[in-house]
Amino acid sequence: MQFARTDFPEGFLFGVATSSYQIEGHGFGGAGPTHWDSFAATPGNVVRAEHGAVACDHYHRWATDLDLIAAMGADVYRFSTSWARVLPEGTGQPNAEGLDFYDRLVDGMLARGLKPAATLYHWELPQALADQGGWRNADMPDWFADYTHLVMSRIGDRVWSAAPINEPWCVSWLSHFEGAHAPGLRDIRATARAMHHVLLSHGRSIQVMRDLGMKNLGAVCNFEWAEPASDSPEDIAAANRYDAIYNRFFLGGLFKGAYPAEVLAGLGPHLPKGWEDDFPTIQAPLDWLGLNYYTRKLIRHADHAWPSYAEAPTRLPLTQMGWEIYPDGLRDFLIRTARDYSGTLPLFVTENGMANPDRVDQPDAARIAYLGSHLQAVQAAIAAGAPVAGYFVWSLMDNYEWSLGYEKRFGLIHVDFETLARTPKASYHALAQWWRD
Ligand code: IFM
Repeated sequence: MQFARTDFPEGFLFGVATSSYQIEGHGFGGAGPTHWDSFAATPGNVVRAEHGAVACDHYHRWATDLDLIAAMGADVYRFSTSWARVLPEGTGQPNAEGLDFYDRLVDGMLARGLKPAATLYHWELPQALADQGGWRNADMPDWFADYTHLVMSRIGDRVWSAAPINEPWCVSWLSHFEGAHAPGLRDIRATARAMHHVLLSHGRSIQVMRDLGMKNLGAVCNFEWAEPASDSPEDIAAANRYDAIYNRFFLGGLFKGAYPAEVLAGLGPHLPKGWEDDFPTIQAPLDWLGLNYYTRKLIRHADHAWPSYAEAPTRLPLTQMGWEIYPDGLRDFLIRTARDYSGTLPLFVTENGMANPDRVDQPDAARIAYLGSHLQAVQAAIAAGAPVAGYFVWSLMDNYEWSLGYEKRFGLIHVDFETLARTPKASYHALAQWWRD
């Protein structure tokens, strides 16, 4: 598969994405403890109890990492700032070293002609706030607004774009209902509160950034295409519930000022008092919407309590994550999102990529094929009228894949976690060729 920039609309942007805890090395530079550190230190939560203390040591190696991004011809670098790095206690006294780090990083991007695309929260909640209930606590929107103000007063004048929270579904449902990510809860009431507070915090953060005079503000949601495992009405209803929880809840809050009935059927009694009045804040106007897309799930009815669904066996080739490779889902999400929710608002694919058991001495042909097929899906969505303005690969380099530790390799650049040596993979070189053409 071959691509060139001319295969996409003029001004279409290509980029790569990472996040702070996954690459920086949280043990460096005076960052405070986070709920990921305590989650990882609890046996059984993370493969081999691995954590982000060193990760890729991007904290010290950021300049060479930015050189690698620039050398491949990327337009945009999507990165995140760490709340606990700039506010070790979550509120109160800032860590000057942390703010200086992001200042240098943004200047480093600009010096290399890269557009800095900042995300304020990519999951490492300061432990001091987790101790107070984290996303369950109704004070989160205030704490998040203050954190937004601190960071963006420093770098907001130079970032190209900003988004408050990466993947609200992971922050809330995956972490509070499924217990798969920090804080590892399995509690329906905590889930309802987290889902709503995440959206409310998003809205407050957007307002803070607007008040600072910032432009090009967006939201980044992750979506998973859901299809019924059979034609039975029960399986169809189960797939609809999955879609409502995973995808339509967040889009509904952001663009319609309403939550889907299928979600309220389960979470309604547990939402915080007065939640219906928060939509004007949640719906703070956006300049773009980011979609993170990886896979599809086949869903069947399950005879247990709400939401009464289960994943059915997959039918297509899988990535190292065990995720089906299903590029049509990306095409269909882009088309459906524009049609049903965001209209003419520019859409960005803010994450897409695959984990693969890469070895440094073997070309990652599977990743090249994955990226190629998903770029074709983007082209198909554009041809169908979806206003897609850019595509960013997850991820720049192999990194900490949360509860799966360092084993799942998503990078365009191989990282040897013993020596921390970076080696660009065949996919890096393929994209460099496509992007420079
Ligand atoms: O590594 C994650 C990232 O932090 C958020 N989106 C999905 C990626 C792959 O699981």
